[in-house]
Amino acid sequence: MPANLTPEYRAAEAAFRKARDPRERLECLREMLRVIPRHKGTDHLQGDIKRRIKELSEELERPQRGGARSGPALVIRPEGAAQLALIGPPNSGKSSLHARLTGSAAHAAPYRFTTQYPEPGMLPHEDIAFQLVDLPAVSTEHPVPWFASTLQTADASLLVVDLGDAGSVDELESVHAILREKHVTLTDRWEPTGESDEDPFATRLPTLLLANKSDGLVDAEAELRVFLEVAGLRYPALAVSATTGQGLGQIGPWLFGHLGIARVYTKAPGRPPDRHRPFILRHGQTVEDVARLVHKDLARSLRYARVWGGAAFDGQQVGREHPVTDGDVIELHV
Ligand SMILES: Nc1nc2c(ncn2[C@@H]2O[C@H](COP(=O)(O)OP(=O)(O)OP(=O)(O)O)[C@@H](O)[C@H]2O)c(=O)[nH]1
Ligand SMILES: [Mg+2]
Repeated sequence: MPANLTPEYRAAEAAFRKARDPRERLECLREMLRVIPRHKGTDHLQGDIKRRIKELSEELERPQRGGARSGPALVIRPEGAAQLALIGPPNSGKSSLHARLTGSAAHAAPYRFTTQYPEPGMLPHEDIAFQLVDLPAVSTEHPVPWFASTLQTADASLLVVDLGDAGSVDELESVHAILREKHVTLTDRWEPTGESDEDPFATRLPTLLLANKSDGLVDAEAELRVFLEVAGLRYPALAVSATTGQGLGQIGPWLFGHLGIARVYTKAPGRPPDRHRPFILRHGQTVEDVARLVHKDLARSLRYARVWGGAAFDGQQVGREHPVTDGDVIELHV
């Protein structure tokens, strides 16, 4: 990491890390390039930023699906409570899982490299949904140049392997090596670490391993333990089957718990809460963050809030720093 980066540049970089919308990310990159101190020590970083701007603006300018000479979208705009990338070796069942979990028409076939482009879909969980993005296989036989750019908007990954295939251990090793080259790290740690990577373009994805095709195995749980042991992996893991549906019901609740999601319902004074659409926050976020989600100007004019549920007594008056908990009903006073 080059020294002599100004607070102005660091602020621009922090905004980039936070931005999720591809257009907003592009704006942030341009700002980073505008304010970066120009000297020898930042040459490399300037080059990286320029390359990202080029990639992302080309991607955003391409006609979208449906238009004449259109191509499929390579950057998927995040929707729902979190974006999860389906990563894995060829033929492990990523598309089959995507189709089954989201009701998408993701194409699955009994040969390798069926999926060519990212495909979004929503996995419902109670009154929210997670966005799952089906992706091409990660393999040396079939490099995908835009893979790391697509992963930049993901919050976490689902690493799909074929539990019945003896070749999976080696294939996973190759998946990890390819991702490492692209500065993508899959991690078994789901709790927020607060630490941010020095490299603004490095991607770190908390990962849940989905041991697929566990239908037909006599004791899938035992096979899974052996697999993790042999592969030397510490990811949290679930044995599942896209074919029979076994284990799939655990995925939504698991993600909900480990992503630390808190749903917040807002209400107007004297009115019942709006139970239709929760605002989605993470543990540790506050009443002030709720106000910002409702409207970006509201956070400034917020005076206090009343909270029902969670850690507060009913209707308790709280300040902007009050942390939210899942299921809170919040009345904002400006
Ligand atoms: N027995 C069994 N077969 C499965 C399961 N999931 C997928 N398959 C089969 O595995 C083959 C590959 O499935 P896909 O969903 O296309 O795999 P993929 O990982 O998307 O493959 P690529 O896009 O080529 O990387 C298909 O023939 C599926 O029917 C499963 O849970 N059990
Ligand atoms: Mg596929």
